Amino acid sequence: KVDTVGGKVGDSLRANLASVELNAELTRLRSDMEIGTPLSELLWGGVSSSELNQLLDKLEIKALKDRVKALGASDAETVTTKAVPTESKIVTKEVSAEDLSRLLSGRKEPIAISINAPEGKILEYSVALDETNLLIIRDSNLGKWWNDSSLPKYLHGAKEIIRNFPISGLDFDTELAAYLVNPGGRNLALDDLTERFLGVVNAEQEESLFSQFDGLGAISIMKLVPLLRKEISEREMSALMSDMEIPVLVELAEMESTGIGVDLDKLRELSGFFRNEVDRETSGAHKQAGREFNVGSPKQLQAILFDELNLPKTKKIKTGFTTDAESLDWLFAKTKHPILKHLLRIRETSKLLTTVDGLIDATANDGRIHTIFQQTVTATGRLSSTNPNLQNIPVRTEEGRKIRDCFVSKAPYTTLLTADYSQIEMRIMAHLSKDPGLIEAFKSGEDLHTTSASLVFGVKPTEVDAELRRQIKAISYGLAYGMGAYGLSQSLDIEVGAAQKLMDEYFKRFGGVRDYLANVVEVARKLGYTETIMGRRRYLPDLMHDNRQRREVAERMALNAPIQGSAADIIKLAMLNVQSELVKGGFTSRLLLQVHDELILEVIDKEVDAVTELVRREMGNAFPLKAPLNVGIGVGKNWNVAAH
Ligand code: DCT
Ligand code: MG
Repeated sequence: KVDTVGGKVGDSLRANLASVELNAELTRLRSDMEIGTPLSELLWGGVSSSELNQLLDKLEIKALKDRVKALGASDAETVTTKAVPTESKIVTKEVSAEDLSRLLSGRKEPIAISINAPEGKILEYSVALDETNLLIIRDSNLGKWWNDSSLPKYLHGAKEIIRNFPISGLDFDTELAAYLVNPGGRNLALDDLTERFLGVVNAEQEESLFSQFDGLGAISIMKLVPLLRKEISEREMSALMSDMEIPVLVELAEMESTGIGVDLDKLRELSGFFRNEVDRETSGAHKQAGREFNVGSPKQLQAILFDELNLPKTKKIKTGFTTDAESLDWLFAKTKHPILKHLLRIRETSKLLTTVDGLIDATANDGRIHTIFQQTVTATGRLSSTNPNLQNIPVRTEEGRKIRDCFVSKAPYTTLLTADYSQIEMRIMAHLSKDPGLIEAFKSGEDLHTTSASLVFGVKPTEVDAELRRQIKAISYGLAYGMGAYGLSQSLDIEVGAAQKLMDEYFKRFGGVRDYLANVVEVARKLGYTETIMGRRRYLPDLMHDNRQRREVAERMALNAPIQGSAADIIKLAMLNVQSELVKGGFTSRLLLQVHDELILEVIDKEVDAVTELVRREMGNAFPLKAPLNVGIGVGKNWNVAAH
């Protein structure tokens, strides 16, 4: 047969006949194998949704879950491994708000509540009395029971509700609990927890305007609480949950609801100023380029800088050469080309403009900004805030600080008070490492960075200038963040060898720090988690990862988590203590914000001295560190003036 194939192809075929036959044999699908398992056992038997969901959660595969959901809906029931009371066992009753109030009056056993309140307006809600009895209330009013502190309440994501409807007796929050159990994880939505812990897929629980509110969330919460309580207690975080995180949640809700006053006219004026700057600098850049172009487009910028103006090339990136602020800075230092000055100024001012416009948008009708604190987001335990993000309000430049001028006290309040911890991370480092030199440096009352610099660089304290102080800060914090000699050389802009020498010198002075840092990673590897001074845990399974890069990232997290997390613990404790003392003393002044290591209060004139004293005391005594906490306090009409 092979002879019938002609031409070059035929020649080549005949020359390689052996490999052609071998390939044919290799690629043949054999149907005569002994497989040892009857075919009937290989039949598709449906999905074990609880096991699969646990696996997908563990692998952090979220997208597949929804697709599997659709697949498994019909088959799942037959093979679900966990015995879960199905929906049919739930007894649902619709009652009026009045009936509910009557029913709950005098009750001491906990209830779980799920509220349908898009945009802060209650449409309907449900109350689970236990794991099977569900009441649905189609009313926008809650009842007296909501403020009955002797009726324990379970919610999921309570802060969002109670910022509008202040509560008493909040006993447990399933979202907060799931976060504490694993602060590095995601998927804290009630549906996710329901799947993960109960193995139930609540088919279509998306609450759109069109779907009926079925209230089943309350049943899920009721069932989740004992499971999450157990997880938390096994991790020895019960006190952290009930004495810190829950009260913090309640306090944050109140602060969100209070908000901070802004001077809207001033903000608009600033916005106009920055817009002007951007416009002027943009025409300046166009003039230098000899034509108009979009200054915000990296692609067009590359064309102008590197093709048309023939400036030296910056670092190569996937899409050409980088035009980030740092490289424009470098390029300007090198070439002094005036277009770069315009471009850098545009970068600076358009960022400020965006911030200011964001603040204007976020200002509510009451002339205040009600930021949303995020309590369940960071892996370390620190708070953050959104809409607007107040950690982004610049503080380093004169123009940036003008934005802080717009945050003001409003009548009857006369004053903003800001109080922040100084060098809290290094104090925690001293406490955790018990390094005698570092503790002594704090106790001596001298400036820590000056003292360390004089020790490490071998100069007199009086010879430590701003530059040396900056360098020692980079070393101290760099080490706490797991930076090696290479990282340090980058941040100080010196040779790696010189950086290594500095590190050696540092560790010679502060050997306790070196031992602590080495130990913390090893302990974390053994236990699987790190711990803060209040027992807040961060689980780091990657410490055992085969991939070196993954492992090293986890190691840096292990170094940093106890320090950042303890700082979070301390500022939360301080916030709670300040608040309870304000209440106890019958003060009118109130807490507004917690940003980084800073608390911001709104104070009435005649309370300024007493509140200053109160805040200094409560923040200073929040936790007995071996290197005592240091609090800086300032007061003034606005956030900028109150800075210190
Ligand atoms: N920080 C850092 N790396 C640096 C400098 C600072 O990670 N090189 C972090 C940790 C502390 C925080 O920022 C606040 O910075 P500073 O106020 O500059 O630090 P400080 O220790 O409070 O020093 P100072 O006494 O100058 O305020
Ligand atoms: Mg500081």
